Amino acid sequence: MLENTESLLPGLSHDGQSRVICVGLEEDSLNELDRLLTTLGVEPVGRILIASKRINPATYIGKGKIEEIQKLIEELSAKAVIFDVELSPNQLRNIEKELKLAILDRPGVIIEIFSQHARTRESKTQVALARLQYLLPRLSHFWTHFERQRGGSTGSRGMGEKQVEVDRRLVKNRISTLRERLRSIEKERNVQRAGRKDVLKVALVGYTNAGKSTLLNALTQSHVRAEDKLFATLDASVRALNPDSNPPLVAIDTVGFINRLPPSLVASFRSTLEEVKDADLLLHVVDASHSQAREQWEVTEKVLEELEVHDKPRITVLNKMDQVSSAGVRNQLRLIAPGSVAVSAFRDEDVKRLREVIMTHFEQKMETWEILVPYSKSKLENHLYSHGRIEVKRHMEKGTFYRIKIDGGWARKLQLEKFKL
Ligand SMILES: Nc1nc2c(ncn2[C@@H]2O[C@H](COP(=O)(O)OP(=O)(O)OP(=O)(O)O)[C@@H](O)[C@H]2O)c(=O)[nH]1
Ligand SMILES: [Mg+2]
Repeated sequence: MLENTESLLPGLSHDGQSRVICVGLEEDSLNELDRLLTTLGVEPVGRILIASKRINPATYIGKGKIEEIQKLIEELSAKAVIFDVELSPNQLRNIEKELKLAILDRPGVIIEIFSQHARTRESKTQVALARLQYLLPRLSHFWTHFERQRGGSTGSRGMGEKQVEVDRRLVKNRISTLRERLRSIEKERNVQRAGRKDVLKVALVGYTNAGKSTLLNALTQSHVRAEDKLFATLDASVRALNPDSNPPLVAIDTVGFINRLPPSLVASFRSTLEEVKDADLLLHVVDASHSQAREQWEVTEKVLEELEVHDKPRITVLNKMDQVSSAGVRNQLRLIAPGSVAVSAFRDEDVKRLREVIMTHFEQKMETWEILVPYSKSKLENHLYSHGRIEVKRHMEKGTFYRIKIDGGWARKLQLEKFKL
């Protein structure tokens, strides 16, 4: 029951043929909703704007708007109505009663996309959990949909209510099973992360579709899936950025952010986002060619703040500069984040320059130490080799003398001051 195969948009095919109408508060956000729906494979054919000050707690929209939507449904033969906001379980139910058509809200759409794009065991579990958490309070709304998809008759209303109770219990059990599974996956991930503690980590973060995966591929000559789709990446993939440097550098791709990301998704993806917390440097990738570049930058900065990583060293990368023609736009973008690096992931020389900026960042954090390591401390010597660049090494009577360039943070972790000459 309630497996991920059951669509939250019943009766709709995902082949771009199903026509839907969107209702929302702002044009820009509705444009983004259109892209989300296209990614999902349904076709937005009409939209209706509503004013935020007229929100009705029971049905979200007023009588007049309901009539307006009904007219548009008929005119465009739409199969569903999508709201560009988060609706309460009651609002969902009430609006559907009025419109007699499938209704979904923005968090529901995003959860559907995540369900379609999850590939690995971890992201599948994370999405399944987020989806059930979204469904639980809304079961009586979605129950009839699922019943229809299962091919059963909906029976009497009384039967339905009883069945919803049964489903609610099943959903709760499944949520706790998934939580447990996720905990054990998280443990595996922690072990993997611990194995990477001797490398420097650069995490690519940013709004969905900014070009994070494309940049990661270009920087590391690898092949992470990059697509002109929202939320193409759901898993954090790690690639060697410079295996020959000492210490080695790795780059980590992450799940994209979006305005009003459903809270259940953020909670479920906590372990993937831990990779961001663990990084030594964040590359905040912005799609500079997007008309909403500034807003997308702000949303990402806000999520970084919520993740409590906003004080980590960070380089803003203005990507897709090949699509930005006017000098005015370029300057304006630079104002958003001074010191940002403007690139196109498609231009080799830009990627090379970005790589140099990253290397210089770490280079500047390197300190030079002169130390004498007693012969009994061979373990420390191994660490020196794996973490630093040895410039001078000389055997002395009481130990080995090293002049070494090493990351400041590691110098402290390895307590080099104890061996200072
Ligand atoms: N013109 C242009 N397109 C780019 C550039 N970088 C990436 N793209 C395109 O932008 C789209 C999204 O790229 P991705 O790398 O998948 O974006 P992402 O940030 O990983 O997206 P999510 O994984 O969905 O969060 C793809 O169609 C890329 O080909 C660039 O520098 N210039
Ligand atoms: Mg990606």
